[in-house]
Amino acid sequence: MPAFLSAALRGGRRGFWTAALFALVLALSACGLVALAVVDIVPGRTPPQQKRAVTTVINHHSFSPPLLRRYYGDGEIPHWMMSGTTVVTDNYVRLTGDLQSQTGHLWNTDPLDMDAFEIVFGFRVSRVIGGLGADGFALWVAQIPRFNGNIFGRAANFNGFGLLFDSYDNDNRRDNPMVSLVTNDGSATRRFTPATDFMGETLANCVFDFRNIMAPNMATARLRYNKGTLSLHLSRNSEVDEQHCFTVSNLEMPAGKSYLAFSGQTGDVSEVHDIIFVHLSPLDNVVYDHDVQQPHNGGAANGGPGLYDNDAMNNRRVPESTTLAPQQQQQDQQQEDQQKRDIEAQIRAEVERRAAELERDRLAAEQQRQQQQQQDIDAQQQQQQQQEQQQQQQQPPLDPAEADRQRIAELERKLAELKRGDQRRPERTAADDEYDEEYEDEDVDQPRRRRVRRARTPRRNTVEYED
Ligand SMILES: [Ca+2]
Ligand SMILES: [Ca+2]
Repeated sequence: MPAFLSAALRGGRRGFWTAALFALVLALSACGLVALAVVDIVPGRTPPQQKRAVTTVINHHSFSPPLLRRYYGDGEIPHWMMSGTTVVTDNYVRLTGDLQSQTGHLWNTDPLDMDAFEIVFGFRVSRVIGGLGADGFALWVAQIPRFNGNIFGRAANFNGFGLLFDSYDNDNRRDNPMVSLVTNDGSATRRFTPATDFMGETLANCVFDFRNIMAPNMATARLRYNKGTLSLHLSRNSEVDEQHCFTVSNLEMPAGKSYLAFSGQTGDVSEVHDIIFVHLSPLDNVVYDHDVQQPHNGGAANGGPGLYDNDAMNNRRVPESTTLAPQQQQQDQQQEDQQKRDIEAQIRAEVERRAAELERDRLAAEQQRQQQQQQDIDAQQQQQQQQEQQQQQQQPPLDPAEADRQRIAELERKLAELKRGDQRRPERTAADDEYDEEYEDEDVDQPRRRRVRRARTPRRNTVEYED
């Protein structure tokens, strides 16, 4: 027993409490040291992860430990920049330590101009003393970084999409840690609310406990993006047992240049946010249209203006037996691709030429048809005119006055005829219609006379007897 403890115990009641306090401090110190030792054991990368780092990843979008030994040992990673509380060690990039009100950023300086890729990254979120931590970190594929906002260190008016790893259950729904997808088109009116864990403001999410994973395992996320479709798989044991978190479609890449980035934040409650590696690879069976050298914006690390590492840009998955595609093979492939493009261009030109010819022929035929139609119409009209002219020549033109005279003469002639008819017809009188006739009467021996009226119609004459 230490001498001061013995003395304290000998000092009675006050001495007892003093000794207890010292013992407690000693115990806590020991626990803290143990905890620090535990938390600083960095999960190791698995053989597949190590192999991927040298075979398929695009170097200027990726990094792998040992960070300082592999690169320059000056606390920087080529193609990546850091700000805020971010620090780089040989084993990880630490966005925030386990301290209050930390904000750290890490972003890739080369634009991610691909529409199909896979990002796998390993990470660790934990506390020195264990237990709950806050607030979380995020991966971004978005336009030029605008930092220092409330979405784990990024402003809400981002243009692109982000994966939020939300540790702390602010709204007390017992659904954290949670992984969510958020998108924005740069709008300043969109709201993202940490106090409700962004409820109703995310495109997709899943509840997944990514915290406090013991070495040698680490948490990993596999984000696969292929021309609008994004899927996310998560694991707590270095990609061995991955769980599907979500798949979304119709998720466009942000217009313009977008960049891969990370940000992390702590508040009153804190935790460590470490990124252990980032592997960005092209997808198999996807044709990329950007396999050309692109101008570089320079930078001291690259010795001023130059070109991107095109071999890395064009890096593809290679057969198991080889580590890198031979230069000759790449050249042959390029020549073959060029020949294909030339042939395609020739075919396209031939098709266009033939289509133009056909169109020209069609237009000429149409024009000829219209001309023929017009000629037929003209001929018909001409023939009609000729007929009318002939008729006019056969019938001498009649003077209107002469025609009137002829009509009057004709009318007078008809009138005269009528008059002549009337003169020939004698005047009829009542006497003409009646006449006397004799008839035999059986009762009288002598003939008698009677008056007969002649019928106008030859039906039957009426007889009036007179006695
Ligand atoms: Ca939260
Ligand atoms: Ca919650």
